[in-house]
Amino acid sequence: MGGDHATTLSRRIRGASVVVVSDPDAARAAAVAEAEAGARVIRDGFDVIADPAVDAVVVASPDPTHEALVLACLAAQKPVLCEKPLAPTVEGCLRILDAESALGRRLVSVGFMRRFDPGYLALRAALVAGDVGAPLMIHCVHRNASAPPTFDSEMVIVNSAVHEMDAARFLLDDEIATVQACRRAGRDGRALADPQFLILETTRGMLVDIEVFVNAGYGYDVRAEVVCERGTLTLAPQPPVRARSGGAEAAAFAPDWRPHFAAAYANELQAFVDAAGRGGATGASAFDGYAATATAAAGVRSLHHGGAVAVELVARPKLYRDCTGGAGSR
Ligand code: ISE
Repeated sequence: MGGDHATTLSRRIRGASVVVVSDPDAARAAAVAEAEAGARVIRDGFDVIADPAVDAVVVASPDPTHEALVLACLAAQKPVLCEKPLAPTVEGCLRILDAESALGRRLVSVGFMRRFDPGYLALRAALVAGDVGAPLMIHCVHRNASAPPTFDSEMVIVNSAVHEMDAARFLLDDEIATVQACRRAGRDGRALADPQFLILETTRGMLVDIEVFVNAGYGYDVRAEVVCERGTLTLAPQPPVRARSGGAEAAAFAPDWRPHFAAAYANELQAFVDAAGRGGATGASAFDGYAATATAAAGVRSLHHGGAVAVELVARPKLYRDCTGGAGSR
């Protein structure tokens, strides 16, 4: 993901150049830096943040490393786009909210790139226009071709379904009140609970169901249908082209989320660079990142113990009360 962001930043984004690349795998860092002319390699991520040539930072390291890197960016007062989840634990997200609130201005953008996807944006615009009435429920499908062997049952929620948790908040302009994970046991005796089926209810009583299947085998597939009072709104099916030949119809699915959401990532990075130039943030805020992680945590609790689990959110700190600018800011 980090390599992809570096490539998109240097080839497609106005107003930014990649000056430093960091990865624990030195050969990988060198290969990405070489592809992006002029970039240096610095081994330690914290040294990257401190480097005077670095104006803004993209964090795409493993989830448990996010918190410390984002806190270092805040301490250095540098805008940061942190891949989702903002932090895998609620406590980690709260520490980030505290640090950003103490600073008194938003510098953290969270990489919920679907907020910049043309399809999701059109869906939200149609909901706001209201021609089909108020939303009642969303049906979501989130399938990956395969997940790394390190992926566990909790990550299916915290790393994957967390996208739908944020998208639901974004589309419905409501907080999630409860989460119920309906699939508890692993399939065929395996430890990994996959696929999983989650049911969310918002504070205003809207329902969201999520099938998340990280080893679906056939390709990357994300779908959403919003059921409203007088009709439905559905994301256009992907891929857009279907071939008919030899008595069969075929469509080539993207192997993973990077090509599927390429436009979303480019739009997100452009918005981040523009906002960083103004010394601010864009898209999902640290509060949105916190709310998504808190929702995922409720899902994990339900996965282990069953039942609908309440999402307990702290009151929205002042800094996040009037996040209105930019695609996806609430
Ligand atoms: C991955 O980390 C992503 O962020 C992808 O967008 C998502 O589809 C996938 O399930 C996650 O594992």
